[in-house]
Amino acid sequence: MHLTEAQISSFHEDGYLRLENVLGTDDLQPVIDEYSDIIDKRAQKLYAEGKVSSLHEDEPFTRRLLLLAKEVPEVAGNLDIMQERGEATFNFLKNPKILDVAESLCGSEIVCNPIQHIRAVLPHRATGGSPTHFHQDIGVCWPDTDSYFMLTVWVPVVDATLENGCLAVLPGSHKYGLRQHAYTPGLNVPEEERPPIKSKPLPVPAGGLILFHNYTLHHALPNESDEVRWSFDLRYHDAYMPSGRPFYPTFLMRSKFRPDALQTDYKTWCDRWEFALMAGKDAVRYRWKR
Ligand SMILES: O=C(O)CCC(=O)C(=O)O
Ligand SMILES: [Fe+2]
Repeated sequence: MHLTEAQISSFHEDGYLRLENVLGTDDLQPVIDEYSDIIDKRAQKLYAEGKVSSLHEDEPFTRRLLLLAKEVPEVAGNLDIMQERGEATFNFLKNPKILDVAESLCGSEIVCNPIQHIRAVLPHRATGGSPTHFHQDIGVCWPDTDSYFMLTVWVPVVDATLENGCLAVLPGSHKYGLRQHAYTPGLNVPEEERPPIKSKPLPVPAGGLILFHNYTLHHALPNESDEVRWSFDLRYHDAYMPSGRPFYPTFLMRSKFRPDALQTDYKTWCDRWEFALMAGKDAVRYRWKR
């Protein structure tokens, strides 16, 4: 779906837009199946090594990783898009429904940005970890992107609820410019740096999307449920713009003017990521002083 004029205005006014029923099971299930296999392989290995007491084979996608992680927390590590490099996940990055939405805000020359994640957010109580702090996505980019627009597409892979730690935004905060981020220990915009705007939680069922601007302040609620909150956060922008992480690869996913230059081949994507993760291992990511 392309956005309507009213939706585009609302996005520019509020710095975010919540959409429902954009994706269907056909879009999300291949990714769920791919990650279910990844978790199954990890479980089989840990079980064979005697490190977990059960395979938890009959548990649903929202539970199995949690039960394994209770015994071996590392099982939930290194699951990210560029680390696992699954083909269904790659296909998801160029999902035409997502690119249609992105086109409405980024124009016809759409690059998939390397700052992209799949997150398996475990219940807060299970890990003691803190939910994503207040930040702006511009705050995790190099300063060469400051004068450009980048779109974040946040995708719940399972329903994102108030209980399992949905995203929350400060509506209109994109109009306040770059805020100072600090390490606490994750990057955080401290309260005194935040504009006086009340944070708005954005529960959204699977199939929906939350779009937001690179200057919009946002954070996540704690996951107080007994399930894993699986979500993607993907970023798209115009092809002429720098990515904010020059040591990582970008991919032209849709182009009206240079269709010959599309970078939509799975094998090339894998190879470029594999190289970049090695070559960019020690690169400076953040502009903020520790
Ligand atoms: O999913 C989260 O917890 C954080 C997501 C986020 O910060 C983003 O999408 O930019
Ligand atoms: Fe973010």
